[in-house]
Formats: sequence, C-alpha cells, structure tokens
Amino acid sequence: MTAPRATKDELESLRQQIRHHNYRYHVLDDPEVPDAEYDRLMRQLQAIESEYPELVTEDSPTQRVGDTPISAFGTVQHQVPMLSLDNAFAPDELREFHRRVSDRLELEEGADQLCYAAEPKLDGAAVSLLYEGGQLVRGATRGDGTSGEDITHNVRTIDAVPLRLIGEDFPPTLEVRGEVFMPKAGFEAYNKKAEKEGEKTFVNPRNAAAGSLRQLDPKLTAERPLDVYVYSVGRIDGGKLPETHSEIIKRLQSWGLKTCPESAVVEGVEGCLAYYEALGAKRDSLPYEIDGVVYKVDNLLQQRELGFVSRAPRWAIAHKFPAQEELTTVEGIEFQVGRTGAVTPVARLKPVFVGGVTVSNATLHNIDELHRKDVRVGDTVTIRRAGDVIPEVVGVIASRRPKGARAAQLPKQCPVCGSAVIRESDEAVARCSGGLYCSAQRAEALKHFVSRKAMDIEGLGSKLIEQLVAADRIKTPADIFQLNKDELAGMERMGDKSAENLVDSIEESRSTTLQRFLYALGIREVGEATASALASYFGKLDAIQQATEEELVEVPDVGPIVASRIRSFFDEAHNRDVIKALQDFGVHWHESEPQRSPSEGGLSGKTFVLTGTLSNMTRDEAKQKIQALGGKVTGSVSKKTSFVIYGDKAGSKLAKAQDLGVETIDEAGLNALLAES
Ligand code: IWH
Repeated sequence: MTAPRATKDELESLRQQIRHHNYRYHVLDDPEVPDAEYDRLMRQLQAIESEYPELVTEDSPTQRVGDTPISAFGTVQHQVPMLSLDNAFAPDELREFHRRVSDRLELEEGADQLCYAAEPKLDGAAVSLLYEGGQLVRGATRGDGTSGEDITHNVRTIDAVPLRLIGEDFPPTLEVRGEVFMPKAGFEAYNKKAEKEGEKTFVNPRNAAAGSLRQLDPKLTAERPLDVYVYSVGRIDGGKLPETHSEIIKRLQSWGLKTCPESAVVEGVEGCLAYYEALGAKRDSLPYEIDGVVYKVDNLLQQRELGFVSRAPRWAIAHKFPAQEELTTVEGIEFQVGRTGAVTPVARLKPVFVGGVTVSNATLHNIDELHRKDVRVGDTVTIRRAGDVIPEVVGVIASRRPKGARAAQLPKQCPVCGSAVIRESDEAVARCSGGLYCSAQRAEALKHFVSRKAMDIEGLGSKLIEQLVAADRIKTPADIFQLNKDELAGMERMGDKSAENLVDSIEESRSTTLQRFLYALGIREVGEATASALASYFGKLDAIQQATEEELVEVPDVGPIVASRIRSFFDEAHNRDVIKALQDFGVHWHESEPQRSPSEGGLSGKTFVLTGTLSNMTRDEAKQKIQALGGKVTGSVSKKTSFVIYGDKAGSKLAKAQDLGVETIDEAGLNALLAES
C-alpha cells in the first residue's frame, strides 16, 4: 500500500516538530510544550510509521534504539586526530602556560588582551560524532586519538545527540567532538536500582559513561541515563566556521548540538583563575561530575600560530581540581559510637590528600555496607571526598589485597562501655544499648547540647568535652553549669582567658528559647523543625512533657514514630531529672500560650483518620486543615473515631471503619465538612 501524500506530509511535520522539541528540551534546556504533548507527538509518529513501515527513515526520532546487537566493534580512523591536553594543577603552572602562549604570540608582558574560552572538564568519555548532509552517520570513541571504536549504534540511543541537525547552513560534512557523561542523579538512581536487582554497580559516573558506550546491545545503552556536551570540531568539508572557538560553539548549538551552558570567554590568566575559583565553588552543585577547567585560546588564528607539540595543542590546557578520589591503605577498622548509640564502622587510613584535604578516617556507614564492600585491614581502597561530605570508602582494589587480610565483625559489646550491641531486624544500624551509661553516647549528647543551633555554648569543643567526660567531670548537661573557671583553666590546651570566655558563654546560654532547649535535649527524631513545631504548638515545656502520643501527633509533621520517641524520652525518670536540674541551675526561656487550643474550631472534639490518596490535596494538607479547625487526626481507626476520610486505593482502614460502624466520607464530603465548620 502506498501512503497518500497527506500522510507523508504529516509524517515529515511530526518529525520536524519532535526535532524542534528535542532541541528546546535538550539543547536549550527550555522546553516549549509539556512532556505529555511531546509524548503524544511521538506516539502519533510511531502509529503512522507502523502503518507504513516503508516510510521509516534512519533519522526518524523513533529510530534511536536498533533491535539487533552488533557482534563486535568496528575500528574508526580519526582523520583529524583527537587531541589530549596538558594538565596544570597549581595556579603557577597556569601562569606558566599563559606566559608561554603570550611569548609565542609575541604579546606584551601580562597580555590581558588574550582571550580564552573556558569550560568545565567533564568526567565522562570523549566521543566523535560524524554528520553527513546533516544526518548522524557515525559515532566513535576517542581510543588512542588516532583510531577508536565504532559506537554509532550506542550514541544513537542518547536523546541529547541529534540524529539529524536542524537549520540549513551546516557544512555537508561535520565531525564534532564532545563528552558523553552520566549526570550524578542518573548515576545514583542507576546504581540504586542495579544494587536492588543484584546487578553490577558502577564505581563512578566516568566508568558508567565509558562502560555504557561499550555495549554490543544498544538496548542496554538506551537504559543508561547518558547525556552529551559537544566542545570542538574535527573534520569539516564544505561550509565555513567562525574564527573564534566561542563563536563556533554557538554555531554548533544553533545546529541542534548540545553544548555546556557553563562555558565562557575570559580575559588573561586572571580571568582564567577567577573562572576556576567560581566553577570550583559550584562544583558540588553542578548536576554532573567535573575534574577541572579547560582553557583554549579563543582566536583560531592564534591557535594556528601556536600549533602542537606531539599530540597536544600549545593553545589549550586542562586546569585540574583536587582529585576527589585517591587510593590509600586501611590501617584499621574501628567502631564509633554516636549520640543515639549507633555503632558505625570507620576505616583508619594511611593519611592521603584527597578533595583538597588530608584524610585519615573514612566512614563505612554501617555494618551491611562494610560487609558488602568487604573492606579488610591491609586493603588498598579508593577514598572519596566530595565537597564537605564525610570521606567514604568507595571500594577495595581486590588485586592488591595482602594475604590473610581479616574481615571485621560487628562487635557484640560496645567498644566504649561494654553494653550489648543490638541490631533490630528491620534496621541498618546496630546500636549500643548503654544509653547515657555509655560515655561515648554521653559525650556525643553533650556535643549536641552545646552546638550552635542548640544551646550555643561557644568554646566547649569536642576535645574538651571528651576530656571532661573521661575525667567524669560532666555526666549530664546539667553538670556543664557547675563548671568553674579555675578547673577549666587547668584542662589541656586551656588558658585563663579561654576558661573565662567559656564561663561567660555558659552563663549567657542560660537564657534560651523553648525551641533551642527542646532541640538540645537530643530526643531521637526531634530535629530543629520538629522542636520548633512542638514549641509553638504547646508553648510550654510542661504541656509537651505531659502530652500523650495522640496529642503529639496533632502537631504538624509529627507522626506516630516521632510521637512515641518524644513520649519515651519524657517517660525516662533520668531525663526528667536532668531537665529539672537544668532549670534549677537557671536555664530558662519565655513560655507562651499554646498556638492552638484543641477546644477551638468547628471540628473540636472530633477525631479523624485519613486513608488512601486524595486527589486535590495531600493527606498532610488535609490533616492541617482539620487541625486548623480543632479536629484531631490519628493513625488508627477505633470506635472513638468520628470520621474516616477515604481517597483512592483506601485499604484496611476503610474496611475497619465499616466494620465498626464509623462514619466514612470521601474527599468531596471532607470539603463540605471543612466548609461548614
Ligand atoms: C513522557 N522530553 O525527551 C515523557 N517537553 O518538549 C516524554 C518526554 C520527556 C519526559 C517524559 C521526561 C522528556 C521532553 C520534551 C522533549 C524531549 C524529551 C519536551
């Protein structure tokens, strides 16, 4: 059957629309239509193509993923070699580079007028993309720079790689180079899923990108969240390009190729260094991993004048950031006890410079992680420190394991106090059961108590607290208020002046707020936000201490688990004693009237249970609306429940309400009730 003219026109129109939306979405990061509309256009195109298979073309947006795996990778010769870059690590090396460039170009000393195109150096896999007549005909890896592997079937699956260039003025043959990378979010999501399904995970986004491109089956590559930035031109036949790198990049973008939005033109070496600083500050918030900055002399005439040394251009350099991953060896595995008793394995390391600091400890998170990564004393491991994140052990280099390296086991007794270490079956963490008997938990609780967002006692640092706890000089937070200047001045690394400042700071902290005080108590699950909610809801400490779990869950954002933690904290006589002692020592705050008294509002005295998915509000929003009118919201249905509000996919709670004869109302009914109350 031959397709009518109108169908062919529609087909071409759909393809053009889809290419345009791809461009808006991927290249400009500014979609014009909602995803659902894009999806509709794709489906329409698929429908027509399946009716007229003879009209399917290679560059149709539906043809990204081929259905037959290849049997081996072909070899591709790069007619224009793919370059490598010299590296600079310190500002002086960059100044050196700038001086060499300026000298060769016979520019004045300083040469501020020299422009560089600066861009992030992505941590991915370099690729070459060849377009003939605007159609993507070949994708290749960099390989050794002269020949690489044909990965056309895989680059086609990357949505950000156009199968067809847009516009009219592109050169008949255009080979571009760029970096294929896996954004951080995609990398994490991919690894999480792989782990859950017992599949191999990737060590870092760079390996993920490179590994994904080396699949024989494009269906596998298509499942990987890959992205691309194009950063230079290789071969070009016919057509002419602008005379600066930065203008060329703009031109590539206008043809539908995705370029990095962080790239910029800077002036002189100072401009380069300022760009480096600014990008370094942004490094952790960028959605992809970078390992430095690339500077290229922007002017192509000047590039030609500078030329090459062997395979590297004299006109470009990579200025590296401090590595975020390094190798070192594990000298020991210890277990640290935190404020809540959590027993955390920590690797003691041969000190290593990574992420800009020297690291000698790295967390192993929890015992499962320790066993999963199978880290042993003596192992060579990869350590990662990104930004301000706690350094962690990424993995073991298996081939470098010494003979007889022993695995560490979770201790049965707390290494600090000897109490039993207990792990609830559904929890990832094991905990010391010693509570405040355990000096580690005590010290951590005290550190939390004095911290800036809690009681804000300046000058009482970790080391000093550890000393005071070890000397049995402070057992509870109340003991802090009995410390005197002379004994503090006698502690290690303390002088008269710092002791005096500390005493002043302790004195000042006596006057605080209920929110800070509650937070400082270190009740599990009670962070700053919950402390603040409790303080404004109840206004007074007494009211919180006496609140039942039912009353506590009425506080916005307090659920049954948090409520039970709060209740158990105040049920502990020891905790009540400490609070009393603190108040006796003069710790005070302003008490206020409760923000909401349960007897106000048209729903007071009524108890609600919410179940299922509501369509126009979340359950939390419904809860707040009910509470605002004085109603109570609880988690389980009983004879005392006034109403069960049910949404979509309501389950056993609805059934139970019907069993008990409790009134059930849907979302419309709830809205009516809220309106009339
Ligand atoms: C269902 N997306 O890849 C669906 N809005 O112009 C379809 C498309 C996309 C998502 C989900 C996330 C993403 C959107 C557009 C264009 C290309 C594209 C768009």
